[in-house]
Amino acid sequence: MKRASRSGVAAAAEGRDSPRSDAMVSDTVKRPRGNEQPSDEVLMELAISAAAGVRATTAPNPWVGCVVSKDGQQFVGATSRPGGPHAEIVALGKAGSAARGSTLVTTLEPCAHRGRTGPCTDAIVDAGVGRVVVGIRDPDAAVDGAGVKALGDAGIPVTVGVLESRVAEQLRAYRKHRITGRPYVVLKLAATLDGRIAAPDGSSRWITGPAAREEVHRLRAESDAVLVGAGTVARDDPALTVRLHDELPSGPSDQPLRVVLTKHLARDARAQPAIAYSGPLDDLLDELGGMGILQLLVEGGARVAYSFHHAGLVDRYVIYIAPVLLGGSDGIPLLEGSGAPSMSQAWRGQWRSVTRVGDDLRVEMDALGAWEGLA
Ligand code: AOF
Ligand code: ZN
Repeated sequence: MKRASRSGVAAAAEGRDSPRSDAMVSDTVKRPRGNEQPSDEVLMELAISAAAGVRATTAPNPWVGCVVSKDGQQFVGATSRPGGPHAEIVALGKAGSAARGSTLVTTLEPCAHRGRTGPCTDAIVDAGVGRVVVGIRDPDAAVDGAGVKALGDAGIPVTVGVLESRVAEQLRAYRKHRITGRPYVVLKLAATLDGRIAAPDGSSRWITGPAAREEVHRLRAESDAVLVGAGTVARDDPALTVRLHDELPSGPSDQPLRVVLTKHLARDARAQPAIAYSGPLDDLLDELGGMGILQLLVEGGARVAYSFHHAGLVDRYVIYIAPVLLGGSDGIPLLEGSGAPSMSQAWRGQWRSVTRVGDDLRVEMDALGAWEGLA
């Protein structure tokens, strides 16, 4: 299967971070014929898969994957938890002396600065790497081309932009944060096919099935903060924690920060400990960004969703649709409040994906953020 040659958007939309696509990619790469050097694209696929595996554990740092390739052997690394070694250092460590004369493929431009860890560019030069392949430039002001320049100055040839749109999609939350200082905002709602998130009496459990609910925990796990309105707390009293059966999370520090839009949050609310916030949403995003929150998941309800949507603050809409009809006009709509008075004033987004999840559908739509063009 020629995965590397497929369009970035289609591939990312179809197999986004799913274990199945990871397995397929590794299959392709782990059986090299003789000492044949896989293409840059195939190696970048492997690096993207490695990065997907650490998606939920690196913030406020980016989730990066790196492959050191030499003589038909691949050494794969991914970003450690904050303060730990970067992807390049992990891969170089595995490669050992095989790094000399190798091709190093990394999803994000290697850093050239000293943060909590030393510059990756120094380690790459010291290891004697022969060539470097980069997915995208690091928009972080501390890097922003400096990594590519440092490698070039050391005489190492660098290719930038391999599977660029795939990598840009995978790192979109990180990119938005570094470009705008604000978190990437995902609005997630579960609705009936007739677009209602609750019945007229307010009941909403359970519109979607277990597979969709499990996915929501994964979405929470990769988000650094989760937000709901006061109404949702009063009605559903959600814990807003990540509860997954498999690898994540490993400890309380992996739980997202919880934010409730209210002046006062009851001390015994299950969402506690949480930040109770009642000011302007713009200011909230600035504050969360300043705290290193890269992705904010807005989970409702309909009035909160309306506020974020109408302020133009949502980057991605993730709507789960159940094969259910409430069958009238009196249920609670996805966005509650007055909308566009005429079709000519309707808001338009761009489809990202439509995926069947158990008995439900997951529909993803993107807003075309101005920041996308600013990288
Ligand atoms: C890389 N590879 O795997 C990651 C990078 O505090 P530090 O030392 O961990 O540095 C964090 C910054 O390093 C982060 O803001 C970003 O620019 C870069 N992250 N760079 O070459 C990696 N995670
Ligand atoms: Zn680094």
